[in-house]
Amino acid sequence: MINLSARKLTSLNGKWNTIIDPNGVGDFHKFWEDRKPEKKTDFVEYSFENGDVLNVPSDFNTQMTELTYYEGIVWYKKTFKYDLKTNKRLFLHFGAVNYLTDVYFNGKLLGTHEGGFTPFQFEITNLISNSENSIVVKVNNKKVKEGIPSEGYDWFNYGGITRDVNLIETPQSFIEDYSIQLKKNSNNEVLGWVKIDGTTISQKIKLSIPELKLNVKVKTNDSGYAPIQFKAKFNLWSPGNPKLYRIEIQSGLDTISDEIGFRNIETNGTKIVLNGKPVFLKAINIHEEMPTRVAKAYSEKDAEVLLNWAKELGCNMVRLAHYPHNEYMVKLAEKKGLMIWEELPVYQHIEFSNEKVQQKMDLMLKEMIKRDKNRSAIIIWSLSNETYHFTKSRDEALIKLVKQCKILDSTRLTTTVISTQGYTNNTFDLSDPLYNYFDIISVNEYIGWYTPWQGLPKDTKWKFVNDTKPVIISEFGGEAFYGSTKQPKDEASGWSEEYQEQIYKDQIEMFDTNPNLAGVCPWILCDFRSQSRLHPIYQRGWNRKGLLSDKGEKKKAWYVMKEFYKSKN
Ligand code: GCB
Repeated sequence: MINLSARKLTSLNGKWNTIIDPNGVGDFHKFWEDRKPEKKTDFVEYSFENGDVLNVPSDFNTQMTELTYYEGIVWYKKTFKYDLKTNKRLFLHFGAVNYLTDVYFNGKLLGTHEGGFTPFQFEITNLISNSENSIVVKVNNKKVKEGIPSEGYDWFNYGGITRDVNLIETPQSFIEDYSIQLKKNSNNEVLGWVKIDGTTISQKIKLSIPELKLNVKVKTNDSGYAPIQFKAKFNLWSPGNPKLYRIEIQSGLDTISDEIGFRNIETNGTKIVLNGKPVFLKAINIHEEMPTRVAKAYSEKDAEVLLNWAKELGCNMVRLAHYPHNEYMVKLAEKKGLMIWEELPVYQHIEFSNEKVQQKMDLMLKEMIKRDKNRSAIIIWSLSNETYHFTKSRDEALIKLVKQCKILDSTRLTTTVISTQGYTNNTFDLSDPLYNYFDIISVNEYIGWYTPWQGLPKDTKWKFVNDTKPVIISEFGGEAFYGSTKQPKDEASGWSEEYQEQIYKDQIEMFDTNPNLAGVCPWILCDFRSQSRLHPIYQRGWNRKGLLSDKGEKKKAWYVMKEFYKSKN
């Protein structure tokens, strides 16, 4: 189901009872049965009562010191009462749980879900009882080789029930999903569909946009599906005009409303074109983390802070690195006039040759697009970041994935991010053949940090495998420890704000040398936690490439970037 905020919800957020299970004994004891000893000599070796209590939503690592670096199993339990009328249905919905989840309801396995950043749900209509009901969730955030992401990644592995949990009540037949967006290349024609789920799936549907005095009537077919097509004169969504319309969709028994924007995004040669006009993407990378709270971000309040910083920097786009963030981020960015780059966690060490991994990629793509396809702010689907190996299996898997992406959503642009381009004689060689299959060529490069400059930034040259597409520098930057000014500027491991500032100045000079450049995206908004950043003075578990420190303090490079974005108006 999509667009939860418009549905009849009962939040299950709050305190959950937990059992921390480092040895994985819960399956043996069947924790989901939640047995209680009946007599004194019943030795039940577990209990959810009197144990640790954790907040949901929230990562578990930052709630108890013992869990700081924990990667393993935690069992969660919540009980609730619910009076479900006979003509209604009930669903248990998780915004996201990281990483592998088994969900039990009243002692029975409802199902499992893999992947830490996309929503999932189970129907419990026929399982709910009038008395107390119990949900037991087994969460395992252990990194796995055949996972997405795989074993090695440069961000903190926050485990647990990290996003909202809700009960959703619906009528017997309800509007399960819909897609309402402008047709590719059109400024005034909507091409979409509505889907009904339930016993009466062939129903009359009315879609209205009150502000435009527009009503469209269709009927769903025997599969519950109805295409929708209509024309209207829209005030188009853009960063300068983040206009959203209230849309109402009505079926026989159900009504749902949404706030939807309309815009048209396409490429024209090396330009990215929004509503018919070329746009330069002034972006910033953001992780789903609140550095000031030193925890995973999960609320609208967190999103407000992060996105306000992006606005203050002068951005018109955010890259939600390196996985789909919570819906608050997406919806608020849309309201604030920030375009969005949304990404799958297909990151660095993925086992592309493994068929199961390919199936997971496919499923995550579907879950991401299902949730966010009506958000006009999203202009780019990024299907992978830094796929190291030029293997046939990588190419085949990602080509298949991008084709699937285009089938699911033909309206947005696609990209794959590469960081293994050549850089010799002060010349970038963007020759990865994978670029041929995507709309945008995205390059991560850390010249001045991981790789030294090989000439003057202003003399940089470029070679392309495909010079008919827009290029985005999707990451660049370097580390600086806030307040550190003492190191000499020419020292490679300077860690000083001046050193980082110089990297930004050089990069900005270099941008002009790329004739196809359509956008840039510094790495990254804030310093962020990473278990692989171990320098005892400057890092201590933090990647320091933020333009802001972990406390939100502005480093010198912030001002350089802000000035550059101002000049790009
Ligand atoms: C990259 C990755 C990003 C890392 C960054 C770094 O290329 O995409 O996830 O955090 O470099 O700091 O090395």
